[in-house]
Amino acid sequence: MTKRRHAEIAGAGFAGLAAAAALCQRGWTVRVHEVNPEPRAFGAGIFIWDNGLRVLNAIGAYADVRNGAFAAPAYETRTDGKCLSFQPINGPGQYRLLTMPRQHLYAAMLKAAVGSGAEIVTSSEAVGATPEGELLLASGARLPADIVIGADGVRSKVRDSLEIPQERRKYRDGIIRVLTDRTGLRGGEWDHVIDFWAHSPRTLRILYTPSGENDLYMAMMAPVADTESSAIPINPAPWIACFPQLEPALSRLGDKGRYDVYETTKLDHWSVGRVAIVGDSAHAMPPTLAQGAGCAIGNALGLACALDECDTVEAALALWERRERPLTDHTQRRAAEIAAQRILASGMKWDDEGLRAARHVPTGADMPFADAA
Ligand code: FAD
Ligand code: 3HM
Repeated sequence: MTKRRHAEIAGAGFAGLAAAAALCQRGWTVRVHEVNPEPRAFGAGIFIWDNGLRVLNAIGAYADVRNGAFAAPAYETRTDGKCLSFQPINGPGQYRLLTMPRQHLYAAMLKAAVGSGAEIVTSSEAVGATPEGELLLASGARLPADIVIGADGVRSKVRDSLEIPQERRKYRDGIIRVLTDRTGLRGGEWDHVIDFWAHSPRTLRILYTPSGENDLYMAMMAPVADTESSAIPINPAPWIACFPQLEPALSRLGDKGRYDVYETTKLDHWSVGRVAIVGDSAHAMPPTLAQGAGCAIGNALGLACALDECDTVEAALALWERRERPLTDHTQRRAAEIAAQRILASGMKWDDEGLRAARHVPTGADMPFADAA
């Protein structure tokens, strides 16, 4: 009997868990190292479009994600009080988009990874990797593997240790992410995802997102230069002045929320020797298309498929990047343009360019949905 192939993964985020589940399901042994003392999600809510839902279906997490996530009937853009776009979603023949607290998605993916046989090691910090296939830990351990995966996020130490040429950019806006409850904002239009923009008295935006029976996710965009509105704890006054209709939610945020400036990372190549860089560590993008995690988990599944198809790891990594990278590059480029030019303020989410990733059937994810009739 041939020995099972082994993967060491840095980072138990969405990319690391998707890779872990997909590899275990293809016969690999997998160990995932997470720097935090417990595996859990950071941030508030998340949007998962059809492409991401297909990946979750392929790794066996879809039923748990679907159960408790929110399927809004419409996605609107309202700028300066005017409705600029109204898109029915989640109906037959329409785009599918589920919204949920990040922890809801995370718990389902962790269950899929562990249930498939992955070992998760917490308080375990990766500090680098070697092209020959060793993961290097802060503890001094050097762990050999058939493949090492750097899924350690936008500030990836695994990536940086390999000195892959990279381009990084920051933008003029950032987002405060906050999760609160839906009290006083339920039913009718309050069940829609609504992208509220205001240009007066200042430029601010709230992407209002019901995210479950009780959860409300708000992505609150403020320019970096607007120190009053981007402050944490959230200063409700400028926000309520622009969006008085959201006062019930805005007045009860307390010290919740965190502000992240939009940023992009682009790598010259996604792998070196036996090390693959997956997810935000390879291709962080502004969240304007809500595709960062969708691309991350799609590329993680695509990597497991390529490793299954090829005789050598090197050939698999070349196939993987050739196959997956063009769509990710396109999505990242479009998300960055949208961020730089604030294109969403004119209701422009729904063009072919923006939805190319959402419409794509990811590699290894073409099976019917677990809840299909
Ligand atoms: P991460 O989620 O960052 O996970 C990395 C993991 O590695 C973490 O658990 C971290 O603790 C761990 N780690 C870090 N360093 C080390 C180390 N040295 N050793 C071991 N472990 C380590 N995407 C969507 O698809 N839909 C959305 O709606 C959406 N909204 C977003 C909103 C905002 C404001 C932002 C900033 C992003 C958004 N994204 C969205 C993008 C999405 O959050 C990311 O693309 C996704 O989290 C990437 O997953 P990842 O696993 O690559 O990285
Ligand atoms: C889900 C989501 N979509 C878009 C943005 C944005 O444009 O900043 C943020 C989000 O969390």
